[in-house]
Amino acid sequence: MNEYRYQHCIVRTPSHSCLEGITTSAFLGKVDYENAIRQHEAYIRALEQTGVRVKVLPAREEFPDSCFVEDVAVITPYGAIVTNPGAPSRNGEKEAIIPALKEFFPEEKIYYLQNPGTMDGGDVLLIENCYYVGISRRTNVDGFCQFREIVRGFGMDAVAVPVTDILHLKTGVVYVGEGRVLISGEFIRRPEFDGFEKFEVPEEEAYGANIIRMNGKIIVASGYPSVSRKLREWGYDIIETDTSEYKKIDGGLTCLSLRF
Ligand code: CIR
Repeated sequence: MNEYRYQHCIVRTPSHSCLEGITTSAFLGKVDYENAIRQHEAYIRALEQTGVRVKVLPAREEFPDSCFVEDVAVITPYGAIVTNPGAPSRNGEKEAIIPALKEFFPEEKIYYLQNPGTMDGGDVLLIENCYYVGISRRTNVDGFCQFREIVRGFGMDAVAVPVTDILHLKTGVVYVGEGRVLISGEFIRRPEFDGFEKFEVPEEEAYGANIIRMNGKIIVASGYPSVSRKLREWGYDIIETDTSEYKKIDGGLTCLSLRF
């Protein structure tokens, strides 16, 4: 089977207010804004190296976490699903993404999750034809059921996975391709991932589990040597980029873009 060919990414420039982004990692210190901007530019170049065009949306100061565009929409091969972000300070970000989605999708291919359902895109992991959806502090069962109904309409499916210890499902498990996952913490023993070849990312490198596979290349966060080593051993072509400023506000590689 031919690999899906990604053509576009959407990112949003981080706002100065990102220093006030929601975090459980305050011990890592405050975001250095200048460095965050430099890392964001390098991230865009890393995306471009996979052959996609990147649309850069302007910063939105009123939303400190709005650079994490992955959470506000899930882009499927059949249309875009606007989520209903579960953190009150982030919920308004969904309105801000709609104009950008309309540049790529006709009205009838844009779907909307509704209250009381909530979802963050960081909880949504596509493996082949099935979405694994974390039921987390941000994504509830109602949001999952609405999402499943939409994707079943596309001939796809969705299964729920409990997330208790970390922010989002994709913080701890990501599909590499070829039946392989990078997996850490609470997901290592989850039966939903039993059938996959797993690389159990060591606790101290858990942040590095969140990678992007796109157009035959893998983008990894720099500074997680066991992840890079394993991916090279598996034969993948790796691009490293530093997202240490985003780690301070719980953001990883995938959160910073929508890819389709
Ligand atoms: C938040 O707590 O919502 C942001 N500070 C981080 C969001 C990270 N998004 C993701 O993992 N998809």
